[in-house]
Amino acid sequence: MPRLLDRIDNPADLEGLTKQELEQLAAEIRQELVATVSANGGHLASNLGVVELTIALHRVFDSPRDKIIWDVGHQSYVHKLLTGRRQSFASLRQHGGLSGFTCRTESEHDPFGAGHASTSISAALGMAIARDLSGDNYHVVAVIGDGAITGGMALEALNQTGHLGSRICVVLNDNGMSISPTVGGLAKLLSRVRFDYRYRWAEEESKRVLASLPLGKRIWQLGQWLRRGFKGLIMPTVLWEELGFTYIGPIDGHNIGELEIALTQARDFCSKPAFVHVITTKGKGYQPAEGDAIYFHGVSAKSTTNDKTLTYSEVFAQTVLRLAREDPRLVAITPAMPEGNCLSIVEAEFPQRVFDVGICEQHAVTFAAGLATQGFKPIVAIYSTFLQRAFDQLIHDVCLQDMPVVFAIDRSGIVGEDGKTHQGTFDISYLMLIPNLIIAAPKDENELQHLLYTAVKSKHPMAIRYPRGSGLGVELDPVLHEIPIGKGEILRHGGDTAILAIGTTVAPALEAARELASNGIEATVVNARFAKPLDTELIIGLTRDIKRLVTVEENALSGGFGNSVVDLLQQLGISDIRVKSIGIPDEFVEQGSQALLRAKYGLDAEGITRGVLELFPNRQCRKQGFAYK
Ligand SMILES: Cc1ncc(C[n+]2csc(CCOP(=O)(O)OP(=O)(O)O)c2C)c(N)n1
Repeated sequence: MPRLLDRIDNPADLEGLTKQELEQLAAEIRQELVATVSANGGHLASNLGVVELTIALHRVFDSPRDKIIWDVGHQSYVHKLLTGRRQSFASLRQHGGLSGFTCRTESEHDPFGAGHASTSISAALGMAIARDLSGDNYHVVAVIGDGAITGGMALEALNQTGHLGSRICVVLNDNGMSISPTVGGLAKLLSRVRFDYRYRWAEEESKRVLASLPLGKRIWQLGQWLRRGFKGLIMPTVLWEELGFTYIGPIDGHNIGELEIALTQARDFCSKPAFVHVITTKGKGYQPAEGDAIYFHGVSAKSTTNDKTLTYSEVFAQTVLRLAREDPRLVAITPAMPEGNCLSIVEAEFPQRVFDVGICEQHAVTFAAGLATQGFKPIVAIYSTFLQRAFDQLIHDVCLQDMPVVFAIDRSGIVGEDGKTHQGTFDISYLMLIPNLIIAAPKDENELQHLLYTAVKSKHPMAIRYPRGSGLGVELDPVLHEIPIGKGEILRHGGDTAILAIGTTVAPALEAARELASNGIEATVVNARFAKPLDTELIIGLTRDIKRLVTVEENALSGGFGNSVVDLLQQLGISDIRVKSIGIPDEFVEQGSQALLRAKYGLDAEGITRGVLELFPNRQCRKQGFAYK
């Protein structure tokens, strides 16, 4: 039977569909989501939860004239399917394919690109003000989850929206989950509404439960429900109304009819900001995802290998666990990523000393600074791309006051299919300019544990960057030791050239050196370990005899490790050295597998060999399969 979905080329095609047809369409969309995400990886549970909401939004609002802004953008797959991207949907998250987030260059139906959380209400308000100033009258809708709405920016934007009274519609997609369960006071308030809502809808079930209880227990239970139900009904309305919004809800987010009534109300009858509170179930309609929404929040593409090598994140968390057992003052902080960075294993043993602060990177950093003032040893585990949010907190609250806070920067360098918004290719550059901060990157997972130990012992702020994915599979030393700050190591000696590599690039640099040797070029390979402070002594020593130097880093060239080495040579007045720096040029890195992108930027063994050969213009490598020219 032909699918209804195949007839939807733009939102206008949704008009005139019957209730049954809409339900069939929702089921077909779910099948499409499961099939594509199983093959390509991506955010499954979040998208399954917004199928009906997306259909209703596109039936009530007139996109692209009306602006629908998806916060984070990870739940925009259904929106993509309904806005002319169905035929390219199989390319989701592939190199050159559809983005896994919203993207202005991809479609006129994506009025604002995203990837990082909590930006939608600010962007919506900006568009609404622009509309009003230019005398236009389209609608602006921000769709935000209960996780993202706890982010500082979202709260700042709500505050200003209420103040200005601008006509925007905020749709809260409330499923009780961020990636893990949403944390905080606001989350508790929302959960009361959900409880009340479910209570009302499950009245029959409640009566059955009550009937089964003895009289005393029955009265107590009824009291609990009434108290919570009353608060649940009054509190959220008051909160949003006091902020200046007209509150509509709570609405069953899987009932298209109900959703359409609420959204139409918000569209037609509210002259001031409207807040539509929609209750959804993450993973809806696909049992495995409904049952384990955390696992199915973001899934990887089906793997053909059975790689049991520990990931860097796992080694990080295991090391934190060891250190936490020894030191009661060690605490760990995560802005909403306890699963991704594996701190959940530490939390299981030390629930009092692991803090999920919500999607609040800025707060996470200053919260750590506060802990450090009282002699605690905070480790802030944060993805490279999200630490960008906390730049001022890093400078003003941590480094300026020389607080001994440890930054465990996960997903540094190239992250792969999440693409431009998530690549961790800037951290060395934006950290390099901050005084007092030590910046390190391990060559493998064993060195990661020693660097973490070193950082915890340090009296200064220290950042350790490590990549997404598996380690190299090396042995983990049973005893941890400190690594001298600012000291690199020479892994291989050769008199023709020196390759100074940092982090993930050390292993391919060694491979490149072996390849070069088989072609008559002997290379010294240095594991720099620290981007700051640099190992000045080692670099001066090298440049006495070696006049060709190559730096390699999985970071932007601008302001990165290589730049810093060149600066050092200049300051030392060493001018008889030819330097070639390999890294990311001045561009945003597209989506694609890590291997593909590393090859593209010359960060694999072949690329490094090619880079070295540029300093030896008359030489070529002969090995087959290595295309150096
Ligand atoms: C600034 C920032 N920090 C962390 C993340 C990682 N992240 C992606 S989605 C997500 C959870 C969002 O939860 P919610 O808004 O409730 O949406 P849901 O997936 O539950 O629909 C998180 C923490 C991010 N994208 N941006």
